[in-house]
Amino acid sequence: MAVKEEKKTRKEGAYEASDITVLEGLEAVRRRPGMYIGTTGVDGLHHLVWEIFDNSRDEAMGGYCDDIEVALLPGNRIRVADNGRGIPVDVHPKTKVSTLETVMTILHAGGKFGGEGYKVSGGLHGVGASVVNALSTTVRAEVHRDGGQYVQEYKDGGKPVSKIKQVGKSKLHGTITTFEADPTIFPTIEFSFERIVAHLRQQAYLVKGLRIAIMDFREFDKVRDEEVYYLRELGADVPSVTFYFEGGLKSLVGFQNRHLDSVHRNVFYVEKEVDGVQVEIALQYVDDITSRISAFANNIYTAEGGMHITGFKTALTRTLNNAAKSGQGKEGDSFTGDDVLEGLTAVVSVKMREVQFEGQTKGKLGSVEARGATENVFGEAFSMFLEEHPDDARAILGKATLAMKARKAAKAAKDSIMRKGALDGMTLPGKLADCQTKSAAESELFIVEGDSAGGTAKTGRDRRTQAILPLRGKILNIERARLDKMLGSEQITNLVVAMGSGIGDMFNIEKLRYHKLIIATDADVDGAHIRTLLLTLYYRHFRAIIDGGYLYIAQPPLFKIKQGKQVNYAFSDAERIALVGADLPIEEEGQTEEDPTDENEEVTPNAVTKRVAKISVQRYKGLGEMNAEELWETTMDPARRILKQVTVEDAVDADHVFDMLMGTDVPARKSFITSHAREATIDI
Ligand code: 0RA
Repeated sequence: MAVKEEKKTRKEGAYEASDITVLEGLEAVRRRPGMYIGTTGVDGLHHLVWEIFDNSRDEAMGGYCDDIEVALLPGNRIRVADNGRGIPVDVHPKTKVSTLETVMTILHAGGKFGGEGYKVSGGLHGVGASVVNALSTTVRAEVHRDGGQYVQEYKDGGKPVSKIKQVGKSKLHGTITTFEADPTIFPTIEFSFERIVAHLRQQAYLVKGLRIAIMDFREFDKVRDEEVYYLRELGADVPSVTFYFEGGLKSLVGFQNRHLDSVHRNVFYVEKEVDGVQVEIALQYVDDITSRISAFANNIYTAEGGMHITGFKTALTRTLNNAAKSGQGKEGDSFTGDDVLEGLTAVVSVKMREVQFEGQTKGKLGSVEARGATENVFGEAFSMFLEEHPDDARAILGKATLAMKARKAAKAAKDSIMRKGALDGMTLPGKLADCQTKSAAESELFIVEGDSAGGTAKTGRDRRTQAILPLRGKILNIERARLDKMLGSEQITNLVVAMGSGIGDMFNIEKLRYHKLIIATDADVDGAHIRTLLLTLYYRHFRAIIDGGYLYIAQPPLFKIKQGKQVNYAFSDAERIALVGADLPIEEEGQTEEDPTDENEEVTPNAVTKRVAKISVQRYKGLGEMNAEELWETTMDPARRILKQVTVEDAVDADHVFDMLMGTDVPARKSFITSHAREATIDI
């Protein structure tokens, strides 16, 4: 038997020597965990789960496994079970210990020792089980294969508790790994069920036909390691999710488009391998203007795109242009890359033996061979799809033609602004109350909601450095943020001309006339809507202004609190409660203010009767309710005001938010705006 052989072949001393290098390897991981798992925060903690899961998933991709179970156990332990071949338990010729122990304790063991078993592994993510072992207090590996059930345990960062042992017979095959993260390495070792579900859902789409179950046993104390193989067979009533997608990426595209109106009926799908690169792509157009392309290399999400995306886009533009020329669309002009991206939902996944990641966050595929392979596989299959599905082809070409027309209209509108600006010698809009200084670094532009607040701001400002541009709210209420429509609005052209930076190809950040652009809207639903529309405008057409840190949001107070002659402002409910307590009634608009000299009898704790000024709390619904002096001291005075700088933290998230607000899903938009209207922080 395999386990016995191990004893025979091991020479005296050899074990100790290899043991030392093993410990050195794992010790290196413990010393610099960030090098292996990125962070020791919540991200890194979950990375441990992905590492163990990835091994099982790779076994599934090899066609040896179709079922993986991830269980959250009591005591912050995670168990991953698969029905693959089981990690080999016989003696490994190089290390002279079992392959299981080799995989679990030697850094970078993974693929090299697995041979053909591991076709695909990716950069940082392939570092494997030994890293998890190094960063855990306890690990238990159980293997079922060749009729036996084998177990080996490790503790304190990967030290084997004993040699591998056969503990019984088994008709099953597979690997079960249970680990407990080391709390001296991870500040928190509590896993998130939701996070694990979200990640594994994505993985399930990427490996079609693989069943992935996630179950949360943390509140269930009857779990025993040694008795249960598939915990779900217990029939325990615990939170659980199972994913299984026969359609793979095709299902993912369907899922992403579930709330959108598709432009054509059939989802395009291709899966093919050329030159050692396996390419899988699914796509469908929807009635929308943004594009949602997600890309993966060896099942790793490539947020920054890379070679596969380049190849995909090249083939997409070319194929649709060819189809338009050969078919009905003889309209002369061809589609640009952007035209064919409007309304596109696509998932591009490539798998290859050796994969190179680049970019700031290693989220960009650098392997050049992926470009040609993706371009060829996709180009050929997509043009065939268009031929075989004439209805879909017509709808897709119609969609791209619409985008092309919109682009031309937008360009015409843009040119006309530029011409107007140039001809009039950049005549500033009449609505603008400009500042006196010509130094952009000193200048601030307050973009104010409504003429009445605009008037107050004009009176209250420091006219040397502060300019005011009032916008009329209703005009901005455009359903869709198309550039041509936006620029059709006089409100927006006023803003663009006032900023002085130009737009589109003519944009020049050097010409920006103010280094602080401050959006000042009311703290109500309309205000939130206008602010979002403005943020959309900047996000889509003036990204450099956000990136340059020139865009801000004013923070006017929500409450004025008066006690006698003393006035305080509260910028949130929490602040108000901290100042006056939760019980004091708030005076709404129209209620008369208390006379500050009106004083009441109150009894102080030491029972001495004293006259104390009554406190009044007034809610500000809009900027217009403040007088010029109040607006200056709370919102405009650089020495006292609070400004939030707008940053683009996460382009993907931002796109989602704008999508939600600008897209066709009106109920979703409404509820989003209402629920976020009172949030002071805008870190989109
Ligand atoms: C290499 C070879 C073989 C199996 C595996 C790796 C394997 C590794 C893991 C990790 C988690 N689950 C796994 N399942 C399988 C088997 C080679 C053979 O039996 O011929």
